Amino acid sequence: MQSRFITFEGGEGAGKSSNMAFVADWLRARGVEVVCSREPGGTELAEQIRELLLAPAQGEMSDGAELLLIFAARAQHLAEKIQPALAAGSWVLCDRFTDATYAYQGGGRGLSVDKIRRLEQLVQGDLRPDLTLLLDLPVAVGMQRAGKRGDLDRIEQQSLDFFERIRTTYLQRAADAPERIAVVDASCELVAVQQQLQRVLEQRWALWEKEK
Ligand code: Z5A
Repeated sequence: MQSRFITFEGGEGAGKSSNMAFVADWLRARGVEVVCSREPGGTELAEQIRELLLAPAQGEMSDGAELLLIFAARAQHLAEKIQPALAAGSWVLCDRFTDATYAYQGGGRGLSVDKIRRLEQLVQGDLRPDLTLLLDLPVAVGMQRAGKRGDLDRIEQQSLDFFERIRTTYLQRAADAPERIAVVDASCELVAVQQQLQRVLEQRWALWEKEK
């Protein structure tokens, strides 16, 4: 089957990392070669940019600088890891991608959608995820889960309102692109989240098999 690019999105503590491992196992059990990655990050240079973006000491970073650093990291990630993996026939699973930019820098910071769209086109060309799994849960529940990890990074230190806008933006994007973005209720127990993911994967797998 043709290689596919699957992304995981959601607010803080939504369970993206936990569930990406589940999806990777599901695909590997079907004989798929899987490469897992994350954004910002995924390569040495992009991980260094991630450090710059998330260090609490960088409190004075402008919204424009934040946006450009995210796309700089993405450009490197695409060139060095995502595109070569897809070209080699692997499937790529990525913990966050450009929907996060629309949600955090667009919805959260208030940067214009048009500016983000132009950078998306510049950096990605026509490359878009084949499937995005949006793990949705109330902000307070996600915060509680993420808070258990300890110190908050620079972005996690934002207000509750910031995270509500992010959730609203994600859900709006899913409503606008239901053929790509599948919304999963991530507020329930992990096993129930994974049952939902499995249903989505089974449906997509059947569709992709027909396209072979
Ligand atoms: N960012 C951005 O602003 N713009 C962009 O374009 C991109 C990113 C790409 C880093 O992302 C930051 O970068 C992020 C957005 C910004 N903002 N912040 N802060 P990240 O994905 O690395 O960081 P994160 O959102 O903080 O991830 P996370 O909190 O680690 O969430 P997660 O991966 O979705 O969750 P998890 O690690 O799998 O689970 C969190 C905890 O909850 C853990 O203890 C689990 O055991 C537990 N958990 C998970 N699922 C469940 C269920 N179902 N029930 C109970 N407990 C659960």
